[in-house]
Amino acid sequence: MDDQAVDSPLHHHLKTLRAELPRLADLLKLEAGPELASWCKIVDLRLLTRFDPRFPLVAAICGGGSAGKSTLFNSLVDGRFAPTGGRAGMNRRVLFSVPERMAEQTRLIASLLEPFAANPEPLKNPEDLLRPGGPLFLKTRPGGFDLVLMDTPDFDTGAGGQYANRPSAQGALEAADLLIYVFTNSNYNNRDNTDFIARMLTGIGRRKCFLVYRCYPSFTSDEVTEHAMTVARNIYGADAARYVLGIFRADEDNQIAAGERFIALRPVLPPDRSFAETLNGLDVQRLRRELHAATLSDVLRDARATLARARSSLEDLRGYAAGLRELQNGCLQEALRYFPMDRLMRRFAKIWATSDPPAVRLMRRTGSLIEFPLKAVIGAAGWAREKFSGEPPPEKFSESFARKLEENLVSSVTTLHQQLLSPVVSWSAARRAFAADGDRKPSVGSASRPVNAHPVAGPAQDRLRHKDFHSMLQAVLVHQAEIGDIGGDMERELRGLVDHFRSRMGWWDRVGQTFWAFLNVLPAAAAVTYVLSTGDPVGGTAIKVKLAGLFGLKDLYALVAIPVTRGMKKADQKQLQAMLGPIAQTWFRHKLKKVERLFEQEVSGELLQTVDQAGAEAERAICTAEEAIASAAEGVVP
Ligand SMILES: Nc1nc2c(ncn2[C@@H]2O[C@H](COP(=O)(O)OP(=O)(O)O)[C@@H](O)[C@H]2O)c(=O)[nH]1
Ligand SMILES: [Mg+2]
Repeated sequence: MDDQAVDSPLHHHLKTLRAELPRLADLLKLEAGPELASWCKIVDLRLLTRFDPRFPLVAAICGGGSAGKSTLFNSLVDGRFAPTGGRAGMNRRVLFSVPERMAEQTRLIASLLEPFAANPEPLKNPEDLLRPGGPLFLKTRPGGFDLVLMDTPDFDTGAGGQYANRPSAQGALEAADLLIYVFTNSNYNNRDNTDFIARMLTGIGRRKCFLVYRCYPSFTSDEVTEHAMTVARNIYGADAARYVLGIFRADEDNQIAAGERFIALRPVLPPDRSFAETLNGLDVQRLRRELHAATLSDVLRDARATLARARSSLEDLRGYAAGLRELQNGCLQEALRYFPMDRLMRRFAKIWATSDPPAVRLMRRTGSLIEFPLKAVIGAAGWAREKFSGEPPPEKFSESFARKLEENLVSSVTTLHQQLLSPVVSWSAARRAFAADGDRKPSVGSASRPVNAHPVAGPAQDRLRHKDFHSMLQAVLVHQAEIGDIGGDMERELRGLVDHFRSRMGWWDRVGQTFWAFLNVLPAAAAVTYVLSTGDPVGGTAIKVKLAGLFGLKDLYALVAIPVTRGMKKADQKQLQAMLGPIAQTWFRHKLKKVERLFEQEVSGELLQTVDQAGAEAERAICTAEEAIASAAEGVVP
């Protein structure tokens, strides 16, 4: 090969594009199958391998069954290589002739063969052409035409409604720089044939043709021209004349059928130049350049279209990924809907008390510090029966919390699992299901619209579908006690919070006293609480604690239902909120993370990862392809 041509930037960009587009289609599972495969072949065959100026023209002889293609091939290469006659469709493979001068260049031959995914195999026995298989080649004699000639199987013969030879005929047509279309009086107006050729020829880089009419000797030149132009118009449309390199006639002759003579092509248009003269007179370089430019611009057009589809698919994928996150966050939120504020407060109060200076501890015991403003309110509400910290939590609360946690874990895992397997993921539907299930109020706030599962997720969904749901659920539930517990890590953080509060308020001032009062009263009062996504707390009977920023859940609040708030002063409410906020935050930060890890490990992780990874890779491939298209487009010479 011409190394300079192959090292050209255009060649490089095309190669990049050729690699990235199929990768993208595969990554995003674009339904681009046959078109993209054909695009790739065209890039390989008619661009990448044709950067060498020494590469000869490639002409494909094609036409309907028994039109005389093989006979013409033999005539042009001057030998009896291709079997002729017999039943239509009998030639199953492509046979091509290679001019002597390039026969030693196995790389050129190999590149010709690339679209057939076959190794170069010389023709040994004409019988081999009657069996399906890859193309075969032969060397032409010195002095023959300087072009690669292909004899193609009939594309119009079929078995059982299938055109058996079309794939191999298509390979040859895709590889061709020009076409020699052979037709007879009986099939010249057959739209089926010309439509197939038209699709092959005009899709990308419209190629020119020679028309060969096997007709009766009695036909006049005008008749021949008229029929030939009908064929040309059927293939190329209105401006067909631009694409016809020449019209030739091959008069019916029984000596040909008898194998006694070769076909003699007679010029019809232009009327006075033989086929050999016409062929040799072609400005190959110019034809190649024009074809190259046209092909390149079509190839880039199609690449842009594929890329646009990839972009929109990536957008869908992102939407799906966001939908999955929203769903999972929602399920996490539902799983942790109730939390043991009472226990949390009790622990916090204990830590607070143990960090009291000795003098304060003494005063507490004597009762002189218990002059808190809530006393009356709480007393009136009948809530302060319980003694101060140190009492075990009421059994019914911790029991009911454990039961609720389990229920919520089960319904969250179930819903998450169902939605992950669904062709449409919808947090709003899942949310309604949660609300309908049991005694719950629906979580408020807006949910995004349902999104379709992206095909990228298919295999991961299948694997999830085949996993045993019950064991997945059990794998989550074995951690239930841990989830409901205040672990060592959280304990440390609560200690940190105590220090923080102490540093912000002197424990001697009134704020400090109020704070202490809250600590003692709340564990008894703040029993089971709700978490809502947004919204108004239930009148004045609950303290609303903002939890925003946790796992992307915007406007998330913990509602701590405390009856005493009804009669509480504004300032005290504020104080209470300032204390409860960080404590509840600590709980949720730990628990959301823990349960999220658990859900991902047991249920959702693979799917989420697949989707994220495909998205990131597709993004990179799209960027690379975009750059390659832009750079290659600069190489499109008008
Ligand atoms: N009478 C006559 N028969 C021809 C002519 N050209 C080809 N044939 C015959 O038509 C039949 C089909 O030809 P073939 O080259 O095998 O057609 P293919 O299927 O298009 O390859 C064979 O029997 C040929 O001998 C011709 O000019 N005159
Ligand atoms: Mg044939």
